[in-house]
Amino acid sequence: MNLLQALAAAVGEANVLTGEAAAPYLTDWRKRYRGRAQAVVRPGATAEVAAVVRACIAARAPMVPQGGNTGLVGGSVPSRPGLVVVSTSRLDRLGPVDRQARQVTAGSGVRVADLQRHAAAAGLAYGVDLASRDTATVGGTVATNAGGIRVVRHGDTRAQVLGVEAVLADGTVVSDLAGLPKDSAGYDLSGLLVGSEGTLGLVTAARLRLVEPLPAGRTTVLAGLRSVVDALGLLDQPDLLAAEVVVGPAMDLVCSALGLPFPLADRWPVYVLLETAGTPRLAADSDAVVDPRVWQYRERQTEAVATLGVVHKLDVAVPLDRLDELVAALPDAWAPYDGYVFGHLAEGNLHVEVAGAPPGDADVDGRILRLVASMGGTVSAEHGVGTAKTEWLGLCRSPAQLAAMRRIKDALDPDHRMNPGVLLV
Ligand code: FAD
Ligand code: LAC
Ligand code: ZN
Repeated sequence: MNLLQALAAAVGEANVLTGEAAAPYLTDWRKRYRGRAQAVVRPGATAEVAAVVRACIAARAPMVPQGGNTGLVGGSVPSRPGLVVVSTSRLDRLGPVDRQARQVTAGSGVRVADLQRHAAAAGLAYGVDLASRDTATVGGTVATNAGGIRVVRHGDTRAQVLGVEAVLADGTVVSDLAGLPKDSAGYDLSGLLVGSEGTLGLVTAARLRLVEPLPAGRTTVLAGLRSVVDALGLLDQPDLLAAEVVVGPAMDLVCSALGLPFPLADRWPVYVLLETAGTPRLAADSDAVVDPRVWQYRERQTEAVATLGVVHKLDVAVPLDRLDELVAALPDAWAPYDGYVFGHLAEGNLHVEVAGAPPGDADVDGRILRLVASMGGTVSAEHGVGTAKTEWLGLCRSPAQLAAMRRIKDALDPDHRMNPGVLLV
């Protein structure tokens, strides 16, 4: 049996895609990364994933797990020819909500928005939210440890995961879906899979914590401010539900690129979007607007920047007391190109988008990431390392940390069959 026959035996012929049918799975959301694959395969159950992995082992074919393909670091499409894309689109089962324990089990192919609706129908909520919610999946968000707009309230994806089920690189299944609130029996294999970007195994399901829904009477406000320091001063609010930031030129861009009216009376160096359970505390003379529709000025930033072509995307975080210094230093670091900055204020997480630089010119990335590292920051706050950031990982992880990561990879995937080229090269 050749590989395609073995895959068809595992999942049915209709779920093995080649040629034109496979094309949508081979280019990432940004159209920055394109790959080639022997096939795209869509297993519908954990046992089918295990059979797919065994077929790939027999054919010595490496695999790349793919969820919603909204990843921004090139990790979800083949990094080299000869791979098999394993799509989780059919692993889309949602279990019943356990209202007492506030938990649910979701298949890795469940879209975040569907999980959110499922939780809401039971009077609860899922703690992670992000602008790609309609397409991004549970498995993808677990694999990247996605952040998003509610980290200030509920923490990142890692904080929601009680356990995962996964098929490892040798085809074995490890399952931890009991949802025990306490369990200290050995290594945290589920925790290891969170943020592993498909390099250790394919997550088939996750047991997730649910939270109280956001208060119905919440207030969303967009305010213009003189500085990052003034913006940080607004974080000390009771019942803070969201705290996002847009730096001046990025606000102008989202308005011009998407045809949105400018939301405030004046232009400001920095804009902050705050959501609070009550009324946010702002200076009486603030230039501010209270309206939930202001979310579009923040959430549509990625879409606005995409109109400029393929930009260099950096996703950094620094300690809050260095954020002002970083924003001030960025224009020198991205010169002679243009930069647009927005992000998640409360975590010191900025998305730095550099327009005009040739796609292959890594110098500008290096200047910005070295600056961030010199401030004690990270080269990836929430998008992961993918193929895009591998060369920079050493800026924020020590040789000892990198060596330990390599030993874990070698132990669980000695033949490097799971997502080669991603995270560690
Ligand atoms: P994919 O893109 O398919 O895959 C991402 C990575 O996870 C790849 O390395 C892939 O191999 C791996 N993977 C996928 N599924 C599995 C699985 N089941 N098992 C093992 N590995 C797997 N990210 C944020 O963190 N915060 C944001 O606020 C945010 N906003 C965004 C807004 C827009 C408009 C867009 C386009 C993206 C945004 N993202 C954001 C990035 C992206 O949505 C996240 O990285 C998301 O977690 C990716 O989920 P996905 O299902 O699309 O995964
Ligand atoms: C956001 C994505 C880019 O925060 O992470 O909009
Ligand atoms: Zn973000």
